[in-house]
Amino acid sequence: MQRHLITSAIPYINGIKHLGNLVGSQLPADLYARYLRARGHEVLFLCATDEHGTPAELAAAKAGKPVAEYCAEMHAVQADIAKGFGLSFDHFGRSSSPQNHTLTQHFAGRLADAGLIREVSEQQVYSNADGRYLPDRYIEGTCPNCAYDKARGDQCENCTKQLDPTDLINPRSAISGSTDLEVRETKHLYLRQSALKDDLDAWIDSKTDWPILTTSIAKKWLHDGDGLQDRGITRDLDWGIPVRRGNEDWPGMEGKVFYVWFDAPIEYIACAGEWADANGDADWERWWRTDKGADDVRYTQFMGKDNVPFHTLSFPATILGSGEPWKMVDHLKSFNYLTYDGGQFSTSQGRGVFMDQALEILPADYWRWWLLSNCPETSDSEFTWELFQQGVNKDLADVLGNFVSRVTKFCRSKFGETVPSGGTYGDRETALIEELQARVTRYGALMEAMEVRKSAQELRAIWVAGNEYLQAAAPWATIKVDEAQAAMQIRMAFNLIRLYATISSPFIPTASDRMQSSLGMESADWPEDVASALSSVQAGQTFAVPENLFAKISDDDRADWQSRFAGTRG
Ligand code: B3M
Ligand code: ZN
Repeated sequence: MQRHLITSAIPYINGIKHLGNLVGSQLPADLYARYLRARGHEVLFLCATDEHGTPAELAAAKAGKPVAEYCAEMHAVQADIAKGFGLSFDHFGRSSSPQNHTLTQHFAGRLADAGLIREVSEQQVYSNADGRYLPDRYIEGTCPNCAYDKARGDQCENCTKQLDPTDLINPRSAISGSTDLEVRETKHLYLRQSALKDDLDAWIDSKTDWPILTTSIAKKWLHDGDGLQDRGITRDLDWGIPVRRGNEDWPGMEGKVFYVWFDAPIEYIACAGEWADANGDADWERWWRTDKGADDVRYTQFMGKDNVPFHTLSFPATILGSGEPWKMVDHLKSFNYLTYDGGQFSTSQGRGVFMDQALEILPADYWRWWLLSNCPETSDSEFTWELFQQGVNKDLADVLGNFVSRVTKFCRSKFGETVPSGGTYGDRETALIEELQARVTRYGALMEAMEVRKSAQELRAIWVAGNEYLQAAAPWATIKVDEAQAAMQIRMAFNLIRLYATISSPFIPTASDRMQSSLGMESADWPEDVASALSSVQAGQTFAVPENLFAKISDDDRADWQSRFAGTRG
C-alpha cells in the first residue's frame, strides 16, 4: 500500500466550468484517485476554487455582487456540480481560506528572507476611462509571441506564454474596451525565478517519466529567448491576499494583494489544512512535509497545458526558494484541449456545454465515459454531438448495458431471480479467463501509468470479450439441450458482471454501484486473480434486474441538443 497525494488544477471561481475544463484536470484526476483507492492505496485527493485575481473581480462585477459574496455562492455551486459528476475529492477547498492567507504570506516572507524577492518600480497600464490600473485580465491585446489577437495581460491562451500587461500590442481595457491607456509607475514585488533557474532545470531533468507535453513546455520557458523571467507576484487590486511578509507588514506594499498565480498553487497545501480542520484535526503535514512523513508520498498533479508553466516553474520556485522541506510534485499529467464542434469551448463567450447543462440532459456516467475515453491526451480532441452519440450508444448501451440486461433478463425468465447451479467451467471458460487475465493486468498497468484513453480502450475490450463469450456460448440455445451447461454459462456471465462492476468503477461509478447492488454486493476487491474473481458469484446468489443501465441517445435527442447548444450561453 502506498500513499498518494493527488491534486487537480483548481478551477477559477468565475462561473460554471465547461466540459473542456472538466476533462483537462478534475475528471482524469478523479479517475486516478478512484483507481488507486480501489487498489487499496491511501489517497488524499484535493481540489478547490481559485478565487482571487481579475477573473473573480470581473465576474463578480458582471453579476453585480460584492466579490466575497459572489465567491461564496459560486463555490457552493461548483461543489454541488462536482458532486453531481462524482468527483471524489477528499476536500474541495477555497483559495480565499484563512489557511491560504497565512501560508501565502508565510511563503512570501521566507522568499524575502532568502533574498529571492526584489522590489521593482514598474510601469503599469492605467486606464483613464476606467479610472484604475489594468492588471492581468483587465487588459487584452495582441500576443507579442504568436500574434493571437485576444491575448490577456497575464498569459496568451494560444501559445501559453506568460505575459505582462505592458507586453501586449494594441492593448485595450477589458472593462470598457477603451484604448485611452497610459503607463504609470508603481512599486511591485518580483519573485527572482531567474536565480533558481539551475535548480529548476536540474529538478525537471530528474523527472524522466514525465509526459513530453509537460517537459517540453517547461523547457521552452526555461531556455527560450532570454530564459526564465522574474515574475511580478503582487497586484493593485482590492480582492486577494494582502501583501505581508509572514505576519508582518510590508512597508510600501500597503493596499496591494498577491498575484492570483502566486497564491493559487499554495492552496494545494492550504487545502490539506482545510481538509484537516474539517476532519477533526487530521494530520495534514504527513502529506506535505517531507520531514513529517511525506517523503514516502507520491504526489501527482493534473492540469491543462496552459497551466504547465506555473506548475513546473513558478510554484516549484516558490517551494525551492522557501528552503523548507515541502513535498514537490512527482508526476505531472497535462492535457491538450477539447474542442467543441470545430471551435473552442469558451467560458467568456459561453460556447460549448457547461457542467450544469450536461447533468441536466444525461447522468454523469455518460459524460464521464465519453470524455475520458476521448480525452485530449496526446493531441487536441473534438467533441461533436455525433461522436458523443456514437460513443455512448456503442460502448455503454450496445456493449456493457446490453450484456447486463441480456444476462439478467434471460436468467430471470429461465431460472428465476437466483443464480442457477449445475455444470462446471470448461474449455471456453478457461480460454476466456486466460484472455481476461491478460487484459485486466494490462488495464491495471495502463491505469497506473495514467494512460487514460488506452485504459478506456482496454476496459472496452474487456466488456467486448464478455459479449463474445455470451454470443459463442449461447445459453439460450444450450438450455434446450443441456440445462446444467446453460446454468454454468449464466453463472459465468454473472461473474463477469461482478468483475465489470469492480474494474469499471473509476470510469462509471454510478453504473458500477448499480451493477453491484443488483447482485447484492457492497464492494469487491480488485480482481488480481481473474480465475478466482470469476468464481466468486455462486449458485444461490439472488439478484435483481437493473432497469435501463444505459439508455441509447436517439437521433431526435441528438438533433435537439445540437441546436440547443449551437449558440452561446447567455
Ligand atoms: N485556475 C486556471 C484554470 O482553471 C487556474 C488553475 C490554477 S491551478 C493552481 O485553468
Ligand atoms: Zn501567443
